[in-house]
Amino acid sequence: MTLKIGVIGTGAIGKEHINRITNKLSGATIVAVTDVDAAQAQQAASITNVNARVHSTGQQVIADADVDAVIVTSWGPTHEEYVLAAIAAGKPVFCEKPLATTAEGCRRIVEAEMAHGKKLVQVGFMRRYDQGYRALKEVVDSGNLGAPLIINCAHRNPAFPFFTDDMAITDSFVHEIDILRWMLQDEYISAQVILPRSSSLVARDLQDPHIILLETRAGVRISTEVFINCQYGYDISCQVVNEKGIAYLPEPASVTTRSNAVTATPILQDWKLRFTQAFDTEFQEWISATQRGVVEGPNAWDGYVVSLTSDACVQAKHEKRIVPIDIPAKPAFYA
Ligand code: NAI
Ligand code: ISE
Repeated sequence: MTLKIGVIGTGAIGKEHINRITNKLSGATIVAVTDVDAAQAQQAASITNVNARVHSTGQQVIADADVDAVIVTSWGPTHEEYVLAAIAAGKPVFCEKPLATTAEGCRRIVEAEMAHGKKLVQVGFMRRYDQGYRALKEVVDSGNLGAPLIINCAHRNPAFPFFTDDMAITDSFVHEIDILRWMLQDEYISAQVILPRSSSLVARDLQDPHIILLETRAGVRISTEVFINCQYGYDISCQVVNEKGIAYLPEPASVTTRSNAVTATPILQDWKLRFTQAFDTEFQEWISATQRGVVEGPNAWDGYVVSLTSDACVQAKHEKRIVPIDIPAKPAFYA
């Protein structure tokens, strides 16, 4: 059975996902789209292979009887309303991060889904599908290097002119929050944010970079540099220090050249290229799981825990102190 999908929000990532589902993946077709910018929606409809219907609102996409499942790729503050509406309609929904812009909003989604009685929501934490992170997790899980003790990460974007101060945490660092608790199967207990000298190349009221420190229940210490305007490229790194050795996230494959007295290896410039394989696998697996009526990827509870943790990081930054994180017990519904 071909899964018929409606997409809400057809900007950068919405079009990326429409393109991959239409031209690369199997088992699904985009039958309806919407965007508050009608021109964006028309353009997105034209890249679907069935000339998808263009609706005026997200609510109409969800109510469309021909839509089996919904993808939400509109701006973050609109996600909660659409995810709640999809749950109310009993339709599976894939929501790009963030699930909601506040932990309370995520909690409302968790409660609505539990009241509905069946999991419907998946959140777009695509790093769990990246071959590199999966290989790194396998090494950590094998125990061959002993227990993990320290993790050092960097999350660098070349430039994001529209970023406001806390988006480094709420829009970017959320990926590390998710991937590291998934890799360690552990939860965070405290957050601290250290503000180094800020780059002179960003607006004067913007702090960039940040150093974010997390501590887990097992005592693992995590340090992440989040640098949104690093200028030189999109650069994601992760190094796990274990009792008997160090494991590194693999670098994306690229050709090194030696010419004109220079050795050069290109660096990718954005998330679309760095995580193409991860997004493709994420959606192929989501289509397959949705056809089987299950949610196997990051779920609403994961979205809620990430949001609680990111709220603690924002608080730690503004209050200049270590903030405890108290993650509630996971309901059996999400076990
Ligand atoms: P964008 O600004 O390019 O596109 C968002 C689109 O949503 C725009 O076309 C806008 O007109 C539309 N929109 C806004 N409010 C709407 C509403 N109420 N109903 C329908 N459409 C509406 O933004 P982008 O980069 O595509 O990001 C969208 C979401 O995807 C964000 O939540 C962002 O955090 C997430 N994202 C995730 C990435 C990842 O690595 N997983 C990468 C980039 C974005
Ligand atoms: C963007 O929204 C993403 O989700 C990317 O994966 C991340 O690297 C970037 O920093 C965010 O702004």
